[in-house]
Amino acid sequence: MTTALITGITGQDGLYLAELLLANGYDVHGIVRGQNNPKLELVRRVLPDVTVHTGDLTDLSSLMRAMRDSDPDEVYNLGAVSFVAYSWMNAQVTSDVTGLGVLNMLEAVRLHAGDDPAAVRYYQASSSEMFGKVQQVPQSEATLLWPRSPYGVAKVYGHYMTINYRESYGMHASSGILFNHESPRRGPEFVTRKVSQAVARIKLGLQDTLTMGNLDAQRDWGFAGDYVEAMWLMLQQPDGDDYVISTGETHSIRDLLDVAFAHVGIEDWSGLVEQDPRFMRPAEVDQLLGDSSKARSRLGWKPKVSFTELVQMMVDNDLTEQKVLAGL
Ligand code: NDP
Ligand code: GDR
Repeated sequence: MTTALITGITGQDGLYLAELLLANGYDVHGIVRGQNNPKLELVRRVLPDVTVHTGDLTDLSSLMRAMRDSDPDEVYNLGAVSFVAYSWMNAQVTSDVTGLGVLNMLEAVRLHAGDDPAAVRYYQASSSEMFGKVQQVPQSEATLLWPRSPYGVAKVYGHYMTINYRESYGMHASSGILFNHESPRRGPEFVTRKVSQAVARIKLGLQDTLTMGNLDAQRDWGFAGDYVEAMWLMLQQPDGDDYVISTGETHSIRDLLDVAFAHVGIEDWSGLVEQDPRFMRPAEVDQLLGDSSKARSRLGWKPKVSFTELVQMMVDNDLTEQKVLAGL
């Protein structure tokens, strides 16, 4: 039986990836941080067959202990401070977790693997946020990195450290440069879920308006369930490598609002959406559009869920969830 260890198992991608690996017959282990993490209950409910280890990406010895106790064949490093807007207000903790945390995880893997560094395969959750200031559209593995947030800078560090460990020690280390991916499990602070929740609440008469930031930014949005398959496929290749994972379509926040409101029968949302400088960022990533042709040809991967299907899935989920919460 193949054994996998996942950091960030309480997050959106961790839950989907653990489900995929369990379905593939894996023995799945996950690292959960903190002495009383409220999301531990979610993991135990959704993933009763996962073995949980206590650890934190800022604490090397806790990662080494988790490596020793799980003895994995594959490690997926998904843990991070992942909210870009938060990273300006907490740049140091973002750097410690999202940046230096990668070094800690790579070291824990390398030390555990001993004489055969490629024996444990490693996945690093890199991000399209690393492209930052638009240099080239679409963005591929060869595009210059110019991050625009402390989060993006920390991800660039983790990305290059992963490449460096592959080149220095011969580790089987892969970096997935994933563009935005969403689902009903997305945290409510991210724009798609913020919109799907608000649209559901407005439709149900529980909320009057929605306050947003920059409506002109464009993102290449896919479905998280499709994207975790790409992570797994990367670790099934003979060698580690870097891959862009994206749909190849870009949409603005306005497009997102169009599709979400239209799904509940509201064609003109102009009177329902306000803008507030509070939600604007000190530096914006204006346009993300990925070229995932390398992953499509080498991994045989392609996304299955379209942008419209994704937004409608999220609005439907929030209509159900909000009705239950409001006792309707
Ligand atoms: P989430 O924000 O949903 O999950 C982040 C996870 O990291 C949580 O499980 C969180 O645990 C954990 N974490 C936070 N701090 C620490 C720490 N100090 N030590 C250990 N674990 C920690 O993110 P996603 O699931 O959306 O994303 C997964 C990864 O992919 C992240 O690295 C993200 O940056 C990256 N990524 C995401 C993209 C997306 O569009 N979703 C696109 C590209 C990259 P807790 O529950 O305790 O807070
Ligand atoms: P992003 O995702 O920063 O791309 O990072 P987010 O959903 O937060 O923002 C996307 C775009 O929407 C604009 N926006 C708003 N965003 C939020 N959160 N709230 C608002 O009210 C709002 N109004 C407009 C933003 O300015 C931005 O342009 C996500 C995270 O998952 C990262 O961890 C990951 O690495 C990248 O995607 C790829």
